Amino acid sequence: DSIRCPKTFPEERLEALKDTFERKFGVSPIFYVRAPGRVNLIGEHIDYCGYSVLPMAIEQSILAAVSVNSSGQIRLANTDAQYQDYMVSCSADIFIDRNNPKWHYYFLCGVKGVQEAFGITELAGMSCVVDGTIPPSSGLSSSSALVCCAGLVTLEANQKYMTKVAIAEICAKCELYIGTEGGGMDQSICFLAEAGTAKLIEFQPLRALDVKLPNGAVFVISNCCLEMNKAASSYFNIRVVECRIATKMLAKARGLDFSRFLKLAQVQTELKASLKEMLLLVEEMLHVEPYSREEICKVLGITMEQFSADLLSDNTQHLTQFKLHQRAKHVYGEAARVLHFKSVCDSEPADSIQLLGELMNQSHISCRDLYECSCPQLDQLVEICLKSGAVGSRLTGAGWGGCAVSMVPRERVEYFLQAVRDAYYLCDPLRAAMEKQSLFVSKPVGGAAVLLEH
Ligand code: A2G
Repeated sequence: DSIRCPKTFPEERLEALKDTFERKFGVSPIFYVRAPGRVNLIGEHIDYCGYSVLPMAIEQSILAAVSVNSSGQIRLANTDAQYQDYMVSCSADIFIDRNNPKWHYYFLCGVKGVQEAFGITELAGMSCVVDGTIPPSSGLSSSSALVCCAGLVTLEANQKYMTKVAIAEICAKCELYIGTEGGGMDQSICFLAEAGTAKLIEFQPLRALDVKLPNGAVFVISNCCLEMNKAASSYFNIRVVECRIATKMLAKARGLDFSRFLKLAQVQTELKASLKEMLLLVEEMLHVEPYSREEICKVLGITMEQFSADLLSDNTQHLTQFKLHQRAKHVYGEAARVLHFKSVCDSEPADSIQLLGELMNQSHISCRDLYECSCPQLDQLVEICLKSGAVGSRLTGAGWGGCAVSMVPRERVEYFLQAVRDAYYLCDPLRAAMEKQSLFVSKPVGGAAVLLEH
């Protein structure tokens, strides 16, 4: 179960990348790193609230070829011409521009995370060519796969070693340099995934438990073809901020010292309440109408300045209204659905596919109506998937664009693919052109690894 393994069998993509690398840098790579994307089956927008999520790693990945040298430079290139070359000195302070989320900044997040974890003053020089097959800005974690790939490249190039859990935690933290305040789902599954099984990812302490998916169903990913770059907009952080404020308001309502609480899960733990009880508390304590800044400051007894500095992020300073009731209700409800999903997978009742599908559908409705992280294209796509034979279908990843994931009975999958192709993709020339990379069956693959040249 090591993260390092010899590159044994020839593989077309690796050989092509090797060629590109040799043409570009005039030497051969000495190792490769593969970091997979992921699809989240259920548990959306709750990892940063402290709740468990249920993703699996997918075949699409970031693959990097690397050589180490004494140039004193880190040189980066990408097989996709739209991503420009980049070079930085090994002794420079690594700068990550969160107002300009270019590809190489994600890579530098991983480099910086490892550099800081080990206090490395002079990083090893290296040349690196990156090749990605995860559709970008589509909810399949292309960004975290790149950060994790870079983290693992930096470990190997500098001959540092740590556990998968430790490097996953470092990568979750260092991706924050790009400015989105995500949880740790994407980086965790990227390192802790195992072939053939989905995982329940728990936080604090981080661990991954196997979740055996039902044999009679397959999971199909479909991209609505609307891109959503988390780091380039404030949608994502707005939700993080709303959850943080809801945490404080609930803590305050129950007479707790709200300054100690940052995540909705912490309030539950402190109150020793069930998720059902937390849902009742939300109904009772948070009103449906959006909250204004004034009201929140008044309830918490803080100034407007404290509110801006302590509760808002850089890119959410403009907010005036906060839907605390709806966001908290989604989080506690979704956290319960994840546990229910896991228990159905564990106990394998006769109607498990029906039950899991129902949970996925409820998750989508909650994301759409309470969390408001869907979009018309995703809603339409989910509806088409259900009409085409899926038992469950929902948006996956951050939302506001990107992919849906559907659970389809195995015997219906060919019909399903054809029906979705006809109804969503072929009727639109732009979508039709993207159909091959946008609609595919997915099964759980293993986590990130270093592949050594002999
Ligand atoms: O949205 C993104 O994928 C987040 N990842 C992830 O942590 C999770 O919150 C998800 C929604 O469920 C990053 O921010 C890297």
